[in-house]
Amino acid sequence: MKIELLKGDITQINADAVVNAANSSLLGGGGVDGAIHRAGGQQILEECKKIRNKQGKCKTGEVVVTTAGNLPAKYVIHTVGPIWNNNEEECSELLANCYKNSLKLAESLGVKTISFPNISTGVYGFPKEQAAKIAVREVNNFESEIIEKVIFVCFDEENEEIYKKFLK
Ligand code: AR6
Repeated sequence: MKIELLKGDITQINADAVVNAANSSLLGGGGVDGAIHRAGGQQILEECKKIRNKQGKCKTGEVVVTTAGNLPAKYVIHTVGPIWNNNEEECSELLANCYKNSLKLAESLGVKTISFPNISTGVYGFPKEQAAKIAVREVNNFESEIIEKVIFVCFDEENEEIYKKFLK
């Protein structure tokens, strides 16, 4: 699997699947979640509501998939990152699950390219260095015959510098 690092808005980047840093309600929010729902359009929220009605909330570390609406992608994989709470071990495991479960689901959908935001490093307050280390480790550990490229999309310069360091 090839790894690419890009700086910018994840809603503008072509990929078969784009991962959303959602919350457990699945009904949208701010940050990257807000940007994805705004750019992707109403269809994404409609599908999220259907999923909510069927299975209830999405647990931390778990994933669900919807259409990508107007985004340059086929799917949005919504995952719920952990809210940082100083229980480093538990938070790290849950964040790792976000990456693992997103990759597994993407693979089952036949996704060749997938883009990830820096899950949990915004409102959810996960320390950026630790989050990047986990993201890179999980992607490197994931062996896939189907997924060809993983794109880490950093919105802020700090995350971009951290990822550059870990991807060297
Ligand atoms: N493209 C790529 N990355 C972005 C974009 C964008 N358009 N906008 C922000 N980021 P956050 P979280 C980066 O707060 O910490 C929402 O309200 C941002 O710089 O979006 O997982 C949800 O509904 C940061 O590095 O997600 C949840 O309630 C990263 O995306 C809650 O926030 C994640 O920041 C989830 O918090």
